[in-house]
Amino acid sequence: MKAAAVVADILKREGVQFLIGYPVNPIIEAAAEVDIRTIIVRQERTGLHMADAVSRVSSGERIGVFAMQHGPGAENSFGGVAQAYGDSVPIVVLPAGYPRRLLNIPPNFSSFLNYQHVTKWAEQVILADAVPHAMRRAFTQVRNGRPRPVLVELPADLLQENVPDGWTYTPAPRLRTAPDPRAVADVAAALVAAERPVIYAGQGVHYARGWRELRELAELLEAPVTTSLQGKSAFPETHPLSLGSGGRSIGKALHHFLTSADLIFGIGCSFSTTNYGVAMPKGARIVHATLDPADVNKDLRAELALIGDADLTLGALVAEVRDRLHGGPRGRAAAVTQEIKRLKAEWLAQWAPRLTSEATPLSPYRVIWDLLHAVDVANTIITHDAGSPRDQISPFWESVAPLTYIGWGKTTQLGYGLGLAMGAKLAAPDKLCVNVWGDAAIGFTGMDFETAVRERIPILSVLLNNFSMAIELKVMKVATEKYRSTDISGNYADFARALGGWGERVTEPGAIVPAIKRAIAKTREGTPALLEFITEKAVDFSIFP
Ligand SMILES: Cc1ncc(C[n+]2csc(CCOP(=O)(O)OP(=O)(O)O)c2C)c(N)n1
Ligand SMILES: [Mg+2]
Repeated sequence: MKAAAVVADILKREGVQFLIGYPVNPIIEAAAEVDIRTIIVRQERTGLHMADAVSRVSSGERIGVFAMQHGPGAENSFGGVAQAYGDSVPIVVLPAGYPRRLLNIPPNFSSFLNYQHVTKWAEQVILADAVPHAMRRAFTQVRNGRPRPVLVELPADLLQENVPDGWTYTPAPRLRTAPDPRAVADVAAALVAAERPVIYAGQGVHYARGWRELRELAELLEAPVTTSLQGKSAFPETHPLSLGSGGRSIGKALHHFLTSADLIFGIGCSFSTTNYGVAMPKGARIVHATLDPADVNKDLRAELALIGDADLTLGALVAEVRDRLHGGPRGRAAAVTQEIKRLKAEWLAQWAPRLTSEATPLSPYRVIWDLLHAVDVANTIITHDAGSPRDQISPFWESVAPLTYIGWGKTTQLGYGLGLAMGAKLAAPDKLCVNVWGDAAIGFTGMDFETAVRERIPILSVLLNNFSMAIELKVMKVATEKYRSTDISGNYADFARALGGWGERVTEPGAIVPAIKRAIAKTREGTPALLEFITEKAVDFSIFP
């Protein structure tokens, strides 16, 4: 069997249903031969984002795989892999390499060397009989420990060579680790002793599918819950104990409870310092539960820490906490939930003029608010983009079911959202999959709307067109005044139609919901839709200093 066919066979055994890629890489043809659906993008970056979403929305049960050619394909993929690394997403990246006689000779691009810092595992295979071993190592790494990209560089000539008969392959296991029981007892004691604890859930809860345990722990402790952007939807945001998600912009209840917390319990999170995550108050007492010891005491000092799978950790804590509480309710829930309710109502009242604005150009908040109320939220997977759309949507979108919001932001590449929505739709075809982006973001990956059309991936793309990089206005005042440097232009509804999709430009507040309904109907018929809302250059965010 040729090495390319061996790789395809192994992908099949690992449960891979889609190979997303861009030619030339013989693995693409070999995958089609074994009935793995091949999906060809318009540029590599979007394909990696699609693979990324396949992994995310399946909690890593199904690993997204991307293949590309040596040289330009591998060079052009860097952004997609770096984004997955930044946000800790487990994907398998399969670049072809230069033929072995040229493999490590300048200026030929070496994926093995260049991807070292954006993968957790990178290997260059130089012997055909090593292919199954390299694939086993890659899949074992990608399924276990901290989720992150892995890469196997397969030289183009090696892919055409035969792997000697007799090779075998067993799919890589997914193994879980549980925290030290003594440390669990200490953390449970600290949680029970705290007067105003706040639970901060990261995406580790999604990967471990620890949603039920998270809720149980919160309800036992009668403690409020927030999430990172990546962890958003791990806890129902309509639950009376929900503070909404943390990001650059947040709700008032979250700000209030976080700043007055006497203990913050992070579960499945990294506590990394980032502009796009809610900052922990200075001097806050932190208890940190994470899969990756490298995150403990990294950006923040942890008073106590637990290492292990989030589901096993939460399960162990629930048992310990229940023991300590002797079964009875603590009698705190009423006060906590009333305070949350009051602060949330105050905050929403303050934002109501923006969320229900009748102005034209449209308020982006009005578009988001109408979208939230027009879709079936529990059966929608939505993602933001970089720039203002992220900070406009994340505090106001109320996720009610796990894995229905793809949040990101350890690095924030404009244009990431489109591929995420497309990958989500591949993995969850019955869900409405939506990306909300600005007119700068579409400049990066917009051509791949054609991929959605051609590959029959009917997503809904919500474009907030304000003919500007509005978020940059205040830092580019002179350049804007002298050279109009933050202006951008385009008619994206026409663009969507030109690529074979459904496109509508919406300018009036009353037209928002009917347009959304028409677009959803189009997606149900199999046609991707792009709604272009003409919006003001909004610069107001729900930010607390
Ligand atoms: C690849 C990349 N380059 C640069 C940036 C920095 N950046 C963040 S948002 C933004 C402009 C956003 O404009 P737009 O998407 O139109 O949203 P708006 O603020 O106008 O609503 C820029 C340049 C980035 N996030 N990603
Ligand atoms: Mg804009």
